Amino acid sequence: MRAYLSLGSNVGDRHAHLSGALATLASGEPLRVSSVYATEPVGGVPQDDFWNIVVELETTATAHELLARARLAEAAAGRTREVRWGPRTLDVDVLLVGVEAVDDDELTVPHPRLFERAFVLVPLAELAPELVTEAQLGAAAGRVERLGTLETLR
Ligand code: PH2
Ligand code: MG
Ligand code: MG
Repeated sequence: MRAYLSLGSNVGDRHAHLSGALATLASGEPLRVSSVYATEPVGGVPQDDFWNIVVELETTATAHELLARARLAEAAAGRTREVRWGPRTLDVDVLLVGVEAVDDDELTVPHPRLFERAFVLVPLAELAPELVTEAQLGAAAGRVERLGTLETLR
């Protein structure tokens, strides 16, 4: 099954935080990585621009197993949970897991704000154009600028 995760960082070495998460998230399964986008912070307090990517995983994991990988990757990046939507070294959100739908205390999949946010939709559309319409892209909030790939930005 195909799963999509969103990664964002706006504290410290953003490149290191994003690239450092990939092995933990993939856990040996095939992974595709979008370009890196510099994005305007959406919501929360005034804060620095984020770098955002989306990754596609070919996986047998459930949504909750992917959430556990996401939390491991966030902890490895020194993530502390402070203000909602505030600055963070690394945020990993589970967007989609095949056709699985989850809604419990820990997790909602598909991600409830997926289609509101250009920082998610633009990199998602790059990896999976069939999942995103032009109208959704046009309506999504926030400035997004493609910087390059994790390889070219190294
Ligand atoms: N994450 C948020 C809130 N706002 N804005 C941008 N540009 N990128 C993010 O990853 C982001 C955000 C909550 O996780
Ligand atoms: Mg988030
Ligand atoms: Mg999160």
